[in-house]
Amino acid sequence: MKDILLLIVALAATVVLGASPAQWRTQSIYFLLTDRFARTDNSTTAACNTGERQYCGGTWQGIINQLDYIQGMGFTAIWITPVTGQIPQETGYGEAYHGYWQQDAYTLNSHYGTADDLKKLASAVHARGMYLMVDVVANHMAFNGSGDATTYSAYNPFNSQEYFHNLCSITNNDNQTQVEDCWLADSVVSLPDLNTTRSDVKTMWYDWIGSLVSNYSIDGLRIDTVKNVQKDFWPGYNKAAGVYCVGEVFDGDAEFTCPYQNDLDGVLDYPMYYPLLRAFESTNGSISDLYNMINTVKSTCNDSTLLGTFVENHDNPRFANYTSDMSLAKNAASFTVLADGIPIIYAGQEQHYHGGNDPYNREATWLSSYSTTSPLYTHIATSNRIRTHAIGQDSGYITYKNYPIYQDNSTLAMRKGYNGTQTITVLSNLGASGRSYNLSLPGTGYSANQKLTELYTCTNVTVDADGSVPVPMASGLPRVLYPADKLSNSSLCGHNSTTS
Ligand SMILES: *[C@@H]1O[C@H](CO)[C@@H](O)[C@H](O)[C@H]1NC(C)=O
Ligand SMILES: *[C@@H]1O[C@H](CO)[C@@H](O)[C@H](O)[C@H]1NC(C)=O
Ligand SMILES: *[C@@H]1O[C@H](CO)[C@@H](O)[C@H](O)[C@H]1NC(C)=O
Ligand SMILES: *[C@@H]1O[C@H](CO)[C@@H](O)[C@H](O)[C@H]1NC(C)=O
Ligand SMILES: *[C@@H]1O[C@H](CO)[C@@H](O)[C@H](O)[C@H]1NC(C)=O
Ligand SMILES: *[C@@H]1O[C@H](CO)[C@@H](O)[C@H](O)[C@H]1NC(C)=O
Ligand SMILES: *[C@@H]1O[C@H](CO)[C@@H](O)[C@H](O)[C@H]1NC(C)=O
Ligand SMILES: *[C@@H]1O[C@H](CO)[C@@H](O)[C@H](O)[C@H]1NC(C)=O
Ligand SMILES: *[C@@H]1O[C@H](CO)[C@@H](O)[C@H](O)[C@H]1NC(C)=O
Ligand SMILES: *[C@@H]1O[C@H](CO)[C@@H](O)[C@H](O)[C@H]1NC(C)=O
Ligand SMILES: *[C@@H]1O[C@H](CO)[C@@H](O)[C@H](O)[C@H]1NC(C)=O
Ligand SMILES: CC(=O)N[C@H]1CO[C@H](CO)[C@@H](O)[C@@H]1O
Repeated sequence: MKDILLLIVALAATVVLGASPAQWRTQSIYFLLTDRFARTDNSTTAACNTGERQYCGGTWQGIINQLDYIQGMGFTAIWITPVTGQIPQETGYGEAYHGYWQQDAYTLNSHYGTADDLKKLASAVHARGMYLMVDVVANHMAFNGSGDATTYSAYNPFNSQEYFHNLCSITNNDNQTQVEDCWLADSVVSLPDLNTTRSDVKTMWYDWIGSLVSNYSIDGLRIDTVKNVQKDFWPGYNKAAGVYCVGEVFDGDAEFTCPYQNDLDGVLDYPMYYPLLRAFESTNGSISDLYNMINTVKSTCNDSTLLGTFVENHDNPRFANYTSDMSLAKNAASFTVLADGIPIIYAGQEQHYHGGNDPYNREATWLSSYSTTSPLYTHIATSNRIRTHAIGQDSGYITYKNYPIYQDNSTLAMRKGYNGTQTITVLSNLGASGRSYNLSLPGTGYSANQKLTELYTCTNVTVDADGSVPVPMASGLPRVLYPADKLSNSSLCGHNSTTS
């Protein structure tokens, strides 16, 4: 009997619970740097000077302690930075607090906790019906110093120079051979580039990713530096992982970035990132570039609803580094959540953090005291609730391709969802001092005399006789319209949710 029980426990432990692309499509992701999000002691005062590039003390147990904060904003998944063993020393660029300087793929970064802590995080996330996404690196390992001095024996696996490309630096980002075969970083910290065309390297990585996903019950992966590895490496990796994979192809050209979606389930939507940022970073940004990119991404990427949509991450200046205008920040957040793709909000965005380039954009979230009343926290929470409700009303919402229906110099309106339950999102870059007026919006698909509710202000409007919608614009704030009689159980505008 005891043996049978042990067998059952052992079998249960090996069951892969990972989630498919279709399951991920409806999720909303909160992205955090483990070192910077939350500490085991729940401190909200522990100093974290981003400029010093040192470990600040965030842990996996700390994340567990703050899951209410994340879930309270409507997120259904977290993406955490890489978990593996790192360069242990202080380097000329500080410590490996971010997790992207891997040396031992088979150990965990002890600064974040133990294997049990990581498993507890997966369990705690799953107990809430949420998903765990983990960041992984396959392009390179890391070395403290100049590449020609690399100590290959320090690596696990890949403990010999034969697994690597010869040392050379990428001098021309348009030369794809260089991008794939040469090394990233420089002589202070070098990133020895794996020869991912070797069949033994492929096998070692595919075996590794399968066991990582299974050992820690991971539901999805964010993959670093995808464009630095040849395309034919990725389908096997994605298959071995057995879960949704979203790749970082750090390039704004849809013609370059979208084709990677033929090799991986999804990519981060860098093509949308740049026009999204430009449209809202000032009150004179280009709305038409964003309007056009919505159509370009839809027609160029295989499936825009499986991309990762974002306006902030740890590799670019935060949105508020460009403008302190809260209305503009709300518009950028609304687009992120309500356009196509899986929304990704970067920890600290909800607190209007304004750090510039790496390392200044990696502020400790705890220093905000995890305020759940900050303007962007509540705005993002409402936006996630709108999306969740729209998906619940019609499962076709999530695969309906976001359709831009109107633009003028300061306004973009878009429609997502089939007739009857479409969300109409109206964005503005007039900024907080923008005038109040009714925008007469055609092309929404709603019919004359229908009553719609604007979901951020809970104001009702009636569709005009000619089918145009009078959208009450003010202070450059975003607006979302939805049928007033389809809000039961939405937890929006005074309606209660059945689930919480
Ligand atoms: C931290 O917060 C968690 C969750 O609220 C709580 O269970 C735990 O006891 C706290 N730990 C400390 C050291 O205060
Ligand atoms: C790592 O690099 C730093 C900066 O160059 C140097 O001071 C330190 O000695 C190196 N550590 C080791 C163990 O090589
Ligand atoms: C691209 O880089 C490779 C490797 O450095 C080099 O051999 C090749 O000539 C370059 N191609 C072009 C078109 O510059
Ligand atoms: C990389 O691997 C390929 C395939 O095994 C091999 O032909 C090539 O010579 C290797 N490159 C280096 C620099 O070792
Ligand atoms: C997963 O666990 C197995 C069994 O303990 C171990 O052999 C393997 O190395 C682990 N994989 C990773 C990536 O930690
Ligand atoms: C756009 O606005 C920003 C500040 O909002 C200003 O610095 C910039 O000069 C403006 N650009 C143009 C082309 O008007
Ligand atoms: C942008 O970031 C840099 C570096 O963190 C900082 O010095 C600057 O003050 C920031 N600007 C704004 C407007 O937040
Ligand atoms: C829209 O912007 C263009 C180009 O900046 C300008 O010529 C035009 O007058 C603007 N239209 C309105 C209605 O402001
Ligand atoms: C949806 O609404 C649009 C705009 O009113 C209309 O042209 C279209 O025929 C409708 N489609 C369906 C399937 O009812
Ligand atoms: C908006 O319309 C709904 C549905 O008809 C109604 O229940 C609600 O009270 C209205 N809200 C306001 C502010 O008039
Ligand atoms: C929502 O729940 C609150 C508290 O349980 C209750 O007072 C209120 O009447 C409910 N509202 C609706 C519209 O059901
Ligand atoms: C090559 C490839 O990945 N094609 C996929 C494109 O997207 C459709 C669904 O949107 C998939 O069925 C294809 O497999």
